[in-house]
Amino acid sequence: MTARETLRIIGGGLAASVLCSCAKAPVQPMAEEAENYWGLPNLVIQAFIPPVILAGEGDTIYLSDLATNVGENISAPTLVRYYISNASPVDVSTALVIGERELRGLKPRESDESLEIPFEIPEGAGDPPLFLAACIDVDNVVPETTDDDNCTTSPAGAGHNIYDSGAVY
Ligand SMILES: [Ca+2]
Repeated sequence: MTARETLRIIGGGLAASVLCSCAKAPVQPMAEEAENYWGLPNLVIQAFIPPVILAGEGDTIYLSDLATNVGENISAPTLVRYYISNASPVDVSTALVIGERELRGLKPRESDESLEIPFEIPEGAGDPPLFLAACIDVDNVVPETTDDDNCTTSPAGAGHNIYDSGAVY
């Protein structure tokens, strides 16, 4: 074996090991993507149906909502929680929780629609008509520009509504 052939073998081994380490390099698309954003996310409920029902305790109702990130950064996954009360406007600090749904992480200006999830009206909800509300990220797991618009009952939240939800009887 000549010196040149020995070098070629060593060189080939180096090239192979470099290629191998390149192939194993960690891929972090989320980290690279996050660098393109600045500021904080801001989650809001843009639409929620129905706001009022004539059904009573034990009946099944179907809730739909449209959640949107109107902020400037990616939001972490969180929950949308639904409330029911026989008083209007719904006071979410005292109203019964009828259920909740998972909300995936959203990019800025991205929405997530949930259509007609069935929930049973719990005992203690009171006599119809019953009023409903939805709040996003109640447990505050997502740092946001503001939490003052996270409920359909928030005065600031109404400003994000894309349409007035009609009553469903
Ligand atoms: Ca918010």
